[in-house]
Amino acid sequence: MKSYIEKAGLGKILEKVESSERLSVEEGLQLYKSNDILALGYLANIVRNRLNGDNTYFIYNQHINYSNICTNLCKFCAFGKEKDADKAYEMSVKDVQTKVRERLDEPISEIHMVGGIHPDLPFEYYLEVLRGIKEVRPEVHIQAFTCVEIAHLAQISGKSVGDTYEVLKEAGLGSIPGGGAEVFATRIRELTCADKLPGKDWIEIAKTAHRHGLNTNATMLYGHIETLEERVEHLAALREAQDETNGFLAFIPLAFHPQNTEMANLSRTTGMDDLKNIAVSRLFLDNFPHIKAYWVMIGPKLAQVALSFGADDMDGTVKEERITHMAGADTDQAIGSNTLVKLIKEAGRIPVERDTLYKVMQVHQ
Ligand code: V47
Repeated sequence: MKSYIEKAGLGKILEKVESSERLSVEEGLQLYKSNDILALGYLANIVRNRLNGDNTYFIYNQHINYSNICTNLCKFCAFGKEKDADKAYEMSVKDVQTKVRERLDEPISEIHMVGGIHPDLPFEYYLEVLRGIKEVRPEVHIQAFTCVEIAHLAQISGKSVGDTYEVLKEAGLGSIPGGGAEVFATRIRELTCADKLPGKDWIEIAKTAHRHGLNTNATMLYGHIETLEERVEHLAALREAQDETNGFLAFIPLAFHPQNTEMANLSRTTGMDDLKNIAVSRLFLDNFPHIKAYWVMIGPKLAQVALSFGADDMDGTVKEERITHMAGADTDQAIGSNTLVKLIKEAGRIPVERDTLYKVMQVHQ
């Protein structure tokens, strides 16, 4: 294999990967520029196996999107709507509780909840939603509110970001999902989401979460107008932040879905680019414990293949995914845990059901 990797021009990177040496920005770029997907997969698999062995994690989770009303209206998003738009909705605390109650017979350990940047819901609403979920399902872990929503909540509550986290924690918040990161580069934010929290602020809010004992995830929305340099810059910023606070659990590359968005002229990502983003992130983010292949966005079949290209996590059962489906995703809105177990086993890996913080719930031998 060594000579194969050398022929692909990646011999020096192989040496570094084998000796657990950090890759430079230039090497990150070189990986993105390579079209030798087998070489990239071989390299990423070394890191994946070193960090996680054959373990492949998944979670029994439920997604709830409390409202799609949003003042940001990003060009890549088909989910966010203006308040008086036809398809705008907002759930009451009771509506959210009903969603949770509907699935009490399933062994759900996490509720993943995000929404738009709502113009007038008061801070108390968010606290009530958290408390309301806990009332119906006291033991569930609530992973909610992206860093973008947290910035908004701090603003409407008149508190510092740190104090906002403390109040949210007391109401039941357990950790922060990785959304809203998009691509940190100012050029991309100006062209696609000018009203959104700037990239450097997203990172600051994630680091503040870590300092307040809350783990977070991180994402990158790829496959639209970003350059390879901007992708590496994004990964480098995350790696640097993780060096400081070590609070990120997983990185999830998000494949852009153009349908029903203002960028509908663009085409969907290819399988090669999906695998490449998994492999390069696994290689570059040497301090991130987990890389997720999010089956909702790349499909269960490619997510299964991604388990040999650096990914060690398939996210979870999900149920009722809306953000990607509004943008034309052709995957199901949920997947059975049996299907996840089968996909993982047939990839030659060990399915490990986890909780949000990666505590092992059950190993499916
Ligand atoms: O924040 C928006 C992105 C995110 C589109 O933390 C789009 O474990 C593709 O963050 N095409 C929501 N992506 C999803 C998300 C996520 C998913 C699964 C697990 C975790 C985690 C986080 O999706 C948004 C935005 O960055 N997004 N529109 C679109 N058209």
